[in-house]
Amino acid sequence: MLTRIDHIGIACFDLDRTVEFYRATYGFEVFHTEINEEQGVREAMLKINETSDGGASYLQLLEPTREDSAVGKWLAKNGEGVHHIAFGTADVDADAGAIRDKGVRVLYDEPRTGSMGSRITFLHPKDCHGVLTELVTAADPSGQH
Ligand code: V0V
Ligand code: CO
Repeated sequence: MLTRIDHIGIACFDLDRTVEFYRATYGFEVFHTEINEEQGVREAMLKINETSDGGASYLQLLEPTREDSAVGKWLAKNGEGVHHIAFGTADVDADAGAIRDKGVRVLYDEPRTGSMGSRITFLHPKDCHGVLTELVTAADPSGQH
């Protein structure tokens, strides 16, 4: 069951400058940063609020580490902006399977590693009314990550 907005992924050209914009404009602080080589991103997670399922909602600021990555290609075509939305679930395998059974393309056979040790998969934007949609199970079973 999808129980929260886990994060909104925002593509940017310069992570440090974008982090500074969110800090100076809204007062949001960086909760976590990492490089995900498989996904080709350097990212910052800004925690916005905790959620009733024991998890939290974040903004995920994404800078590409290479031009041929998903975010690099998207930025070259569209410029900066909202890249994807991610829903949180306690069981990404079950939810991805159920959604696949409804005819929506799930991009990975098995979930891959996401931010803060989470397990993630993606639904094709063309099957989701133009929205690249991610499913996330947090590393911590309580959903607090
Ligand atoms: C592409 N399209 C999108 C889109 N990206 N539509 C909405 N939102 C997006 N973000 C559209 C694009 O305009 C094309 O439509 C069509 O899909 C095919 O796109 P393409 O440019 O030819 O690119 P593809 O097909 O090579 O790749 C698109 C997909 C790719 C979605 C398959 O981006 C992908 O595998 N994404 C999943 C991985 C990912 O995004 N990783 C970065 C975040 P027209 O022009 O044909 O109409 S990593 C992350 O979130 C982490 C680590 C985390 O949360 O922990
Ligand atoms: Co994401």
